[in-house]
Amino acid sequence: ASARQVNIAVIGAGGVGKCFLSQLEQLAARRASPKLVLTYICSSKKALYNTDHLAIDLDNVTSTLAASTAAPLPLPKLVEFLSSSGSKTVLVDNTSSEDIAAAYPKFLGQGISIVTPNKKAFSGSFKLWQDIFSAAEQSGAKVYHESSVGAGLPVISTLKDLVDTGDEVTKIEGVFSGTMSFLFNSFAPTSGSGGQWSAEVKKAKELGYTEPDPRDDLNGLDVARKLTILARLAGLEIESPTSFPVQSLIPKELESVASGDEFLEKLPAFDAQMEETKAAAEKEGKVVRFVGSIDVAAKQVKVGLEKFDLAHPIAALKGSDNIISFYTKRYGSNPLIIQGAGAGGDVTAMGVTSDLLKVLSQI
Ligand code: NHO
Repeated sequence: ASARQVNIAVIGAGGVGKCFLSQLEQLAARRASPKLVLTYICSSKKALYNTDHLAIDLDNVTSTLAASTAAPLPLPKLVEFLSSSGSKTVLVDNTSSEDIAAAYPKFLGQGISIVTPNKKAFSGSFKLWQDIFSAAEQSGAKVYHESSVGAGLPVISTLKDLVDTGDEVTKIEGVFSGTMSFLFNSFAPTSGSGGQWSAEVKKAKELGYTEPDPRDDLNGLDVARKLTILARLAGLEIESPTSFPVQSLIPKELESVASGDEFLEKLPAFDAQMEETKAAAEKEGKVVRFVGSIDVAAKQVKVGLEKFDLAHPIAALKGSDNIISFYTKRYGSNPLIIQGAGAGGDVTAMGVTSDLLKVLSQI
């Protein structure tokens, strides 16, 4: 009998997408069954695919894609193309596109499974959340998004396990942004004086920690999206990531500048504001950190700056690490804690690849 085949379609080949493709290449070489076949790949401008669904060579695929003259298929056409192949198909969405997120129910409804680090679908309207999971349930397609919170850290799978085994989650809190973690760990370290705020923001962007536009991290929205996802998994019907208090670190004057690059250019003029915040914490012998929390019983979610004693685990984080504490009935007053790198291409792609492995074992 011929080996079972699963087709893979990839949208987005940026920082995370490139790392995913190299992990996929290794995975495809290691695994005989199912045979993994790349049948579609695109960026926002270009695409590679064969109308007869023949395999695309994974070797050097990003350069082949860059040289392609074909445009991406419009989403309805892509659903048609993928569902007509006769093989099981997994769509990997490595973009931060809202349009693609909005089309997940269509893909899932046609039996196409989805793995993605894109937060937009799961932190959009509550209706989209419901449509996604009901489409998946009806068709039997699978949908996983581990990297939408904490990159490759097992945050979502842990929360699901707690809930599914009947534990009662009372509170979730921590540092949910790799960018914010990196910024405050280097701007306001527990020892030494720290760098200049705007220079650290630039560095975080260069290191691939930030969202494509760093303002999406600094305005707190990225953390708010992650908390929306976790709160929903914990059973709260959160309408949107703007339906609870979120503190923005973007100076008012820079809220409406046109591009992320222009924002970075103008940011140094506002360094004094952040210096003041840092000094105020120092006066109390503390450091300032950007945190989020979900109080499940009180149905309260909030995101913003808080001061911490130097000995607190949140103050002592390193690099771009995230720390997430789950307070539950079973774990009592000693929370279950997950800590480690929370941003960057390779660790984010790892979450996507491990989601793909889960899907492969279920379809
Ligand atoms: P890039 O590098 O901008 O790549 C996006 C790609 O998508 C590009 O190739 C672009 O051409 C393509 N694209 C965009 N729109 C498209 C469309 N409509 N059709 C086809 N292609 C399209 O972005 P990244 O960094 O690779 O991020 C990709 C996704 O991963 C985003 O949804 C992002 O939110 C998610 N993600 C990234 C990270 C990370 O570390 N870079 C993390 C999680 C999820 O845990 C990480 C995290 O939360 C980072 C956060 N900033 C933090 O905590 O600081």
